[in-house]
Amino acid sequence: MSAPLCSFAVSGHVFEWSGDKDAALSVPAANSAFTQISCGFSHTVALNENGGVEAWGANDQGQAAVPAVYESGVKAVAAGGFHSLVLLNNGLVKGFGENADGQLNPPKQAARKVVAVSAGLFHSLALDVNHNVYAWGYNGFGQGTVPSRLYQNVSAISAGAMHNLALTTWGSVDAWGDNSTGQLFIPEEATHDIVAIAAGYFHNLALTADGEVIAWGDNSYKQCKVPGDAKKNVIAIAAGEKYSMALRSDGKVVVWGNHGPDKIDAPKELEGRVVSMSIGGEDQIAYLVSSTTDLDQDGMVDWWEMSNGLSPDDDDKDSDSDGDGYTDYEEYLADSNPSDEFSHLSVSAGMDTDGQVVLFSPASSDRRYQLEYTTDISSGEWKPVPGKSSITVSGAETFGRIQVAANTDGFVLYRLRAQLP
Ligand SMILES: [Ca+2]
Ligand SMILES: [Ca+2]
Ligand SMILES: [Ca+2]
Ligand SMILES: [Ca+2]
Repeated sequence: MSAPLCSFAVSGHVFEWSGDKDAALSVPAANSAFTQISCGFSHTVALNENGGVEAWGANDQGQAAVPAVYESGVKAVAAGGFHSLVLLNNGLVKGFGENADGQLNPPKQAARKVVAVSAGLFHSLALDVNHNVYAWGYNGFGQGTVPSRLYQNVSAISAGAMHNLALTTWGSVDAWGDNSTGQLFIPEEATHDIVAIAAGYFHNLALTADGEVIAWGDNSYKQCKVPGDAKKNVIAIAAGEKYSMALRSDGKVVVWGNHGPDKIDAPKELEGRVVSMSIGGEDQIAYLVSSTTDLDQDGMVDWWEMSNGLSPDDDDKDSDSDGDGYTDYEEYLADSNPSDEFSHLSVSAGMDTDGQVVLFSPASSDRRYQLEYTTDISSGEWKPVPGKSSITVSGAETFGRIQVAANTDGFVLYRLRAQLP
């Protein structure tokens, strides 16, 4: 529900939990590298490295049906209850999903020069380059009416379910809208030296310059009971319906709230690898895990190891987990599946109707290959196939198809080499 509070230079891959605490949700685009994630009530919107929007989860209002026009040119996203907001590179605000309360229709003056967006259950917020806040959509609690005291005074925004938070340019928290659980009663500690804010559904978090998390509002899930290890060294915060979270400078993620049997703890294997996180409705938590972190220094980036059932804490590069003759590290280089003996780097040949040799290589993502050939294997001389010295295979295809002219002089052997990612 919160706007991006900190910007991270690194991108990451999404690991998401929902409902069943033991099962990471299958994120459809797990292999894309993302720079931002935002959880709505039961859907997730993410911004990929190419400035394109991807979404998954509930789609009953079209909140996860990303229009093709947002495949690029986007600089921020925000997931609301049942709608999604898109901030374009040119500063315009767009959206998709539910629009029953006009949450997708920003006022004219809010549709330009916007630098941040945030979405509530049925309303939307934008912050412009002149530090002005705009709100639109459902206004049953006054959440759609921005107080005049905030004129040109806001540096960050965060929408709750039915209320909003603003961080003023002088470091205090302001709030308006629903006050049914005391969301608007700003504690004294949150009136100065605040560097980040996160509105949960009915509670709030603020981060002090000293790295301490302050919480107030609804505490029915103990989401305001800040644990000791979130009282110092915190660098980022997130709040949802039942949970609160803090990311510490030592890489530890602290989760509190929903103390019932469904409680989701911070997954141990993500420690030291999380770059940001977002919380939605109920038990939905998404983590953005670094694209580049390799804590066990085995040459395989840890998100890839976790996605493929390998241990990110043991140097297992020389293992051959599935016994297919390729080490886990070789499978990493090829982006084949190290837990599937039928998945490994290979090249197979066929002949197409006009007599050309067609080579097939396995599907993978973000990998480049070099295709080489030899007519005399005893010489050990391999030459790049002209025009095929660097082949990028897209993960969307089942097979990369590489067409080469048939050599009628004799046998030709081809080999495919994965290039370092
Ligand atoms: Ca590793
Ligand atoms: Ca490892
Ligand atoms: Ca293997
Ligand atoms: Ca394999």
